Amino acid sequence: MVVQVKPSSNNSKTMDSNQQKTEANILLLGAENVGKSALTVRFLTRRFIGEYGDIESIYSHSDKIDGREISFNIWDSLYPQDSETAESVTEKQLHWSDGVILVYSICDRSSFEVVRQQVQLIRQSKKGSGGAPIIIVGNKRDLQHQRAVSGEEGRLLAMSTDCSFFETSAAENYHGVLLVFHELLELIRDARALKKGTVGIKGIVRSVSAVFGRRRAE
Ligand SMILES: Nc1nc2c(ncn2[C@@H]2O[C@H](COP(=O)(O)OP(=O)(O)OP(=O)(O)O)[C@@H](O)[C@H]2O)c(=O)[nH]1
Ligand SMILES: [Mg+2]
Repeated sequence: MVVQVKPSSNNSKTMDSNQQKTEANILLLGAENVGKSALTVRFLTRRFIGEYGDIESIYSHSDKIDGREISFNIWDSLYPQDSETAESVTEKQLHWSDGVILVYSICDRSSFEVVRQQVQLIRQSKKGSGGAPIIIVGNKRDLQHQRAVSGEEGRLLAMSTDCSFFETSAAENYHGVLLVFHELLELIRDARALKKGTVGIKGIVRSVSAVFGRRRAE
């Protein structure tokens, strides 16, 4: 794992259906303290280390999935303090990203409201990735006794904004976190294939499931 802060351009988004390397820029957004860093670190290292500090980083990570080389660039963002939600998603971030993970905590209703506003901001954006694949993630699923947002509410928001939806626990479940990143990668691939007019039946089925938000990380 290499920590880097490199601006990425859309030109580097090379990938296709052959054995070439796929590059995917993934942006994590959401209110503070919801587990953006915990999800990122879980995915990159399989570990949950408890405290992450308030550091904003772009991580690069290479992996082989189904025999294909994948290069993930993951932007673990910070929710800006003392500012309006409208300023919490920047044009630079949208221009950079191929797909977005919007994180809230199931124990924190205000963080769900932040996601509601951020997803609207992204969808309304004319520039960058307004139509990009988005996965809404309700994190801290292990804290059921403190739940303040039902799974149904999360799924409804995702359905109404053309996003996928998962509930996860970065603290307790590596597999669920892995599913989220892999699902987003698939959606990014489908979106690119759709642009090129080469989307297959699997991609169409996946898009339909995404709209109905049927998949959930246990
Ligand atoms: N119980 C539980 N705690 C979690 C989970 N994910 C993260 N946490 C805890 O929640 C706190 C915040 O996690 P972070 O990953 O730092 O959250 P963040 O969204 O990156 O926060 P900022 O970077 O400050 O915006 C930490 O104390 C984590 O240990 C989870 O799934 N379950
Ligand atoms: Mg963080």
